Parts: sequence; structure tokens; C-alpha cells
Amino acid sequence: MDDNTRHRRVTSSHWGAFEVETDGTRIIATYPFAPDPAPPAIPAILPAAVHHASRVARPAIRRAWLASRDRTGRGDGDYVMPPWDEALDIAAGEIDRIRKTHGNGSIYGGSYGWASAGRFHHAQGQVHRFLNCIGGYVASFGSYSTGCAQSIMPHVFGENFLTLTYEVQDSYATIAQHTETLVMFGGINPKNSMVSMGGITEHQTAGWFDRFAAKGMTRITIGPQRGDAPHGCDWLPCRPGSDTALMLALAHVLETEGLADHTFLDRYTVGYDRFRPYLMGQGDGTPKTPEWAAPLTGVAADTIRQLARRMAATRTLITLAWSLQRAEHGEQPYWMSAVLAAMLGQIGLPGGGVGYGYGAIGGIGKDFKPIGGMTLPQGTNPVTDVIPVARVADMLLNPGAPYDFNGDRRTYPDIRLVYWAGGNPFHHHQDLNRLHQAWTRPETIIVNEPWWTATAQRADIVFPATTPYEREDIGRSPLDEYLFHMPQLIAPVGQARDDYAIFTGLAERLGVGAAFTEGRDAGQWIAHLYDGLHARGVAAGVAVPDLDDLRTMNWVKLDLATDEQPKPVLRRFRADPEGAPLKTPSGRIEIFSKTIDSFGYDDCPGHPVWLPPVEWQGAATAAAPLHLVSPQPGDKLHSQLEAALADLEGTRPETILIHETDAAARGIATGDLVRVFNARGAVQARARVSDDIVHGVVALPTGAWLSAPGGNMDTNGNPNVLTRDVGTSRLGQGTSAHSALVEIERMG
Ligand SMILES: Nc1nc2c(c(=O)[nH]1)N[C@H]1C(S)=C(S)[C@@H](COP(=O)(O)OP(=O)(O)OC[C@H]3O[C@@H](n4cnc5c(=O)[nH]c(N)nc54)[C@H](O)[C@@H]3O)O[C@H]1N2
Ligand SMILES: Nc1nc2c(c(=O)[nH]1)N[C@H]1C(S)=C(S)[C@@H](COP(=O)(O)OP(=O)(O)OC[C@H]3O[C@@H](n4cnc5c(=O)[nH]c(N)nc54)[C@H](O)[C@@H]3O)O[C@H]1N2
Ligand SMILES: [Mo]
Repeated sequence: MDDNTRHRRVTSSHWGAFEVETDGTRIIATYPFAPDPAPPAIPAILPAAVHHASRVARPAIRRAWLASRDRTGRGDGDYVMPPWDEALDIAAGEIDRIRKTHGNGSIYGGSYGWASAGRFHHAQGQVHRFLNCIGGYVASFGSYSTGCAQSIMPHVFGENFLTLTYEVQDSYATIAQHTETLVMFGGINPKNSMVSMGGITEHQTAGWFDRFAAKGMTRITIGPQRGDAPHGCDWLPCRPGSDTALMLALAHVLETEGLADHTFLDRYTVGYDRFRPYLMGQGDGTPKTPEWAAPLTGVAADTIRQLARRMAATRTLITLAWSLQRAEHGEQPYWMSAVLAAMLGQIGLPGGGVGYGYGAIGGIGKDFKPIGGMTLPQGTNPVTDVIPVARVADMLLNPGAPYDFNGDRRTYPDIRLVYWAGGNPFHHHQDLNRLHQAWTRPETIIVNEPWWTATAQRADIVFPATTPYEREDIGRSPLDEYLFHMPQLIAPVGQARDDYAIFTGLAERLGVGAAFTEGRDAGQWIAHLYDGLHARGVAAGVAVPDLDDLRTMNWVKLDLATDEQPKPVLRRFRADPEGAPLKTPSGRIEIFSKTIDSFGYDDCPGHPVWLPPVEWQGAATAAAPLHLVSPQPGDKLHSQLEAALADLEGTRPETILIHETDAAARGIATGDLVRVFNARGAVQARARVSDDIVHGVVALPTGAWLSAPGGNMDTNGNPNVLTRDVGTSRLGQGTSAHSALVEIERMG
């Protein structure tokens, strides 16, 4: 590594595999991985990002915290840089003080975030194992991605939501063969499926759509943006947050035109009799007709009628982007889509029914023989308190306050210490000015991070972490055929250490070094975990090379092809609903759920209903007339590699898409600098005027690093300054990121 010659090796990442060229000390270039038919553009920024001035070079401790345990000045930027040993001593001493004074239930270690793709050096696994070794921590349930679906969907289909998406719903191959009409709520975007937890190597989504088109499949994307589905799909513009109203109207047409499959409903579902009166307006006097839905959704009544007839007449697959449930009342479109699909009677038929998250991440829609991944065992957590992941600011602001979650009445713990490794809450959480307030509550905040992100800048102790290119690891996604040895490509930048080394240093000081390491160094752990993967592969009849061979080969494509009938759960259920029931209380698809009904939640009653969000087009005000959606960024993963991207000309502030009518009314042209604001805050953005977005809606991607401390305008354009921090409902308590109203004005 230090011979000044150039080396090229393949490595893996959440956005796929790529080749990295080094000159002995630095990363100098990246190249596409040849087997990938649609390689991502993301790696190009890597040389600039890995060696960027914003890397955390040394351990850093906030001066005011060190002097007086100050909690209010987080973000002041005034740090001292002690040597590693001293910084570890101080952090270990503080962790010990807090756990002894307030108990481990006062340590928040949910530490949500994507971190990096290597499986041993995965920051969440590392921090959770460490915290378990020292007596436990308050954990988090679910993800920002699908927290709401993870709560609601088991009530409906009886499956864990991730099992439903990965192992139950149809593959792209089945869809290509059987589906005639593909109705995509929120689209299926190849840009998003570029990314997957642990990485997908062959990016095939765009290729599948070419096949769908060649076959003559009708492909309709429904939502606020034309660009959510590949070119050539039909776009049915629809207001964000209104999908449930549209689905109800489609259901109304099916019911009233004799197109609903009552044989299916009788045999495979429960509760249609409870739902039908609501649909027909017998209880509330409002039949959910296309005429009722038209003004709510912006979709013409006739269009709704024609779509319903087409869906009933052809093999139809309804798909939902995950974005629909990252919104207030996100439970409703998810549940209602299952009801609509049940009324069509095609659930369990190949290429029919409903599916969730195609395109949201790569790997959904693949057929594969599961041999699992590779994860560091996390031990057991003696603390049982768990919060819904997106309720972190509520927790910090309201210790001791009661809250509801999926049938439980719980109490927020009193958090004194926050440890975050591998996530960037000041990028990903909603209403960042509120989080900024919440962040003044804990006594101590510790962060491991490679870069000075907005979160690192708000920590009392910052430990510099290596990036995946500075350490050896194994790259492996359970949804992918490829297996990677990720070689150490360069020496750690600055004084960065691996998360494993950081936690080993803390564990030793806290008297649990042996429990944490089990006597293994990083290389020995990798070999140990790899042995497990190897054994599972062999047991499944899959040839997996020895670790030494994989080191030489760098990567291998495993043969995960399977002869077994793929994705059999719903097929079996359809063939024999009594013999192969679903795992719901009734054994059937639950259109009415007695369990949910028993919770007594007005924001999520016993069957799906239309509940307008507090902030959406239907509630637009003069002060905040535009609905803001904040999709995933196309040019990167969340806020990762942002520092170097932001240096590129024209990238910051982030670009906001605005409809031409809305732009004209405000004198805004493409390229103009605009101020986007509401009562929660303000950000700068660069306008792009377009007719690819619904009138009254603007789209500002996530991912910009928050520039300013609480209250000031963010000059980079992070949409979470503007989003609303409320749970989806008392049932799901997911993020409501996509439900926000804003105003825009041209800047000077
Ligand atoms: N408005 C709005 N907000 C959203 C969303 C939305 O749709 N709209 N989407 C939400 C969703 S679905 C998600 S998943 C979240 C994503 O939010 P996050 O997962 O928090 O975003 P990342 O930028 O991936 O954060 C990962 C951090 O880990 C750091 N890191 C990388 N490798 C390592 C390592 O080896 N060790 C350590 N210690 N750190 C490392 C990176 O530098 C980065 O700062 O955002 C959510 N926020
Ligand atoms: N390149 C890239 N890909 C990524 C990521 C990334 O950071 N970068 N992040 C990954 C992660 S962690 C996740 S969870 C997934 C998320 O995957 P998704 O949730 O599917 O993605 P989003 O980009 O949030 O939203 C997709 C589209 O939904 C539309 N939309 C918003 N609200 C509504 C609504 O109410 N109704 C309808 N019909 N449409 C709506 C918006 O126009 C938006 O462009 O993406 C993953 N893929
Ligand atoms: Mo996500």
C-alpha cells in the first residue's frame, strides 16, 4: 500500500460495487464494476470525499462541555483535540458516571442510520453490541424508511413487513411474465433502487421496465411527479397525501359496477361487511364516489372510473412506494391498497395483487435462494425500553410523558446520554429546529463519524471513524448474488479509527473488554463471521469460497438460483386458505381488524378510512400554500459524501422542483435562488420550473447538510428544516416527512 504504485481493487457499498484506484496513499479515481448493467454515478465523488477537509481528523471534545458540562451551546464549533487515550478516558468516565447515577435506561443508543456497507464494521452493530456489554440502552423500533408499514402491515397480512416485501410479493420476473396493468402509487424509480442495504450489484430495474414496455404492459404512475417512474410510463398526476381517497373511489366503482370479486372477499378476507357501509357512505352520509375523490386528489372522476374498470379487466399489480407511508396517516393508503387488491380478487395470482417498495431499494423483486448475510452478534439488551425510531425528539423533550404505540401505552424515558454512530439525525429527522431544542436536554452526546456532519458538529465528544476504504471488510447483502472482499485500500485518514477499535477502547476502560472483543481482533472477527456465512452457504448447496480465496478473487458471484417455487406464501394461501392460513388472528387478509379496532384510535380505526393530513393541499393556507415532498437524492445516499458534492459548482443550495403556474405567480424562473419557508424555519434552494410536478406541489430532495444552528436560514437546502415532526398515527408512529406545507419566494 505504500509503494507509490497504482492499484485497482473492487469494493462494495450501499450503492453497489465499483473499482477504486489508489496510488499507495490516496484514492485517486473510481471506475464502474463491469458486471453491473447500470452502474451508479455516485462513486465518482469518492476521491474528493474521502480526503476532504471536512474529515474529522482527531478526537474532539467540546470546550464548554469539558469546562462546565454546558448543554446549550451544541453547534458552537469550539473543540479541544486531546490525544486518543485521553479522549477515550473522558468518554468512558462519562458513560460510567451516567450509567451509575441514572441507570442504563438513561442512555439512548438507537443510533439510527445507514452507516456503511461492510458487514463487520457496520456502525449500528458495533454500537449496540458495545452498549449491551455495558448494561444496555434504550433502543428504537423500525426505520425511517418503513416504520409505519412495519406497524400496520402485520395486522393486515400477518407478515413482518420486510418479509412481505422480500419474500412474499412477486418478483420482477413474475411481473414481466404475467402482469398486464401495473399501477404504481408513487412510482418505481431506478434512481432509488440504485441503493440497497449492503448493496445490490447488478442494477436491473431500468432493464425490467424495458421488458415491461416491450411486452406492451400498461404502466401507470400515480403521484405528484412524472419522474417517479421510468420514461414511457403514463403519469396520472395526483396530490400527495390523497392516495387513500383515490383508492376508495376505485373501490367504490368496483363495488357499484359489479366488478368486486365477492367470492374472493368471502373466502380470503374478513371484515368487508364492516368496511362496505363506510365505502357506500351509509354511516357518514358520504359515498366514496369518484366525484367525491376528484377534488381531493385532483384526478377527474371519469379517469378514476376508467382506471377501475381496466384494473378489474386485466391482471393488475398495484404497487406502493414507501414514501406513501412516510406521511401523516401513512397507515391508510397501505391498508387500503390491500383492500382494493382483495376486491380485485387477484392476490396470490402471479403478477396480480399488491406489492410494496418495488424500486424503493434494489433487491426487492428478486428471486433468490436465501443464505442470509453476515452480522456481528449484538448480545442481549437488559434494558427493554424501545421507542418508535422517529419519536426521538418527542422522547428528549418529554421525559416521563405517556404516548401510544400500536396498542401499547408507554412512557418516554429520561435520557441523559446519547451515543450515535453511523447516522445523521440532523439530516434525517423532521423539524430540525425542534430537534435542535431537544438536543439541549441530554447531559452528554457522543458521536463516531468520519465527517464533520451537522450531527458531529452538535456532539460533545466526536470520535473520528474510518471509512470503508480504510479497513478490511466483507460486502454482502442477503438480497444479492455477489460476495465481496473489501480490501483496506488506504491507511486511515488523519487519526481515524475503526468503530470496532473505538468501542474496544471504551469497553476496556469500562471493564468489559473481553466481553466485547471475545479475544478477537478485527481480522479474526471477519474470519469468524465469514465461517458462519460459509457454513450456511454449504448447507444450502451454494459454493462459497474460503476467505483466503475470496481475498485473492476480490469478489464472486454466487449461484443462488433456486428450483423451488419462488415466493409461495400467497400462492399456497390462495390454493388452500384453511390449510395454509395467513398469520393474522383470522388467518385471512384483515379488511377489518378487531385488534386495531380494540385500540380505540381515532387516527387509525378498525378499517381503512380517508383521514386528511393536517398539512396537505386540501389544507393550504395563504402563509403556506404549497405541499412539500422531500424524496431521496439521486446523486448520492442520503447525506453521505455530501461535503465533496457540495463543493461542485451549482450543487448547493439543493434544487427545488416547482410547477410553472406556481413559479409564474411568484416571478420565479429556473436557476433563481429562492427562500422556502414556513412557521418552522427557512431554507435556500435553487428553483427548477417544470410541468413534471403537480400544480401546488414542490419537491426538494433530502441530503443537504444543515448549514446553520437552530433558527437561522439553512443555506444548503435541507428540507427537514421545514417538515413536521409528528407520528403517522398512534398506531404506527412513523415519520410524517412527506406531509408539510411551505411558501416560496424569489431571493433578491
Ligand atoms: N424529509 C425527509 N427526511 C427523511 C426521509 C424523507 O424521505 N424525507 N427519508 C428518511 C429515511 S427513509 C432515511 S433511511 C433517513 C436516512 O438518514 P441517515 O441514515 O441518518 O443518513 P446517512 O446520511 O446515510 O447517515 C449515515 C451517516 O453515517 C456515517 N458513516 C458512514 N460510514 C460510517 C462508519 O463506518 N462509521 C461511522 N461511525 N459512521 C459512518 C456517514 O458519514 C453519515 O453521516 O433519512 C430519513 N429522512
Ligand atoms: N439514490 C438514492 N436512492 C435511495 C436513497 C438515497 O438516499 N439515494 N435512499 C434509500 C432509502 S433509505 C429509502 S427508505 C428508499 C425510499 O424509497 P421511496 O420511499 O420509494 O422514495 P422517495 O424518494 O421518498 O419517494 C418516491 C416518490 O414518492 C412521491 N410521493 C411523495 N409523497 C407521495 C404521496 O403522498 N403519494 C404518492 N403517490 N407519491 C408520493 C414523490 O414524488 C417521490 O419522488 O430510497 C432508497 N433509495
Ligand atoms: Mo430509508
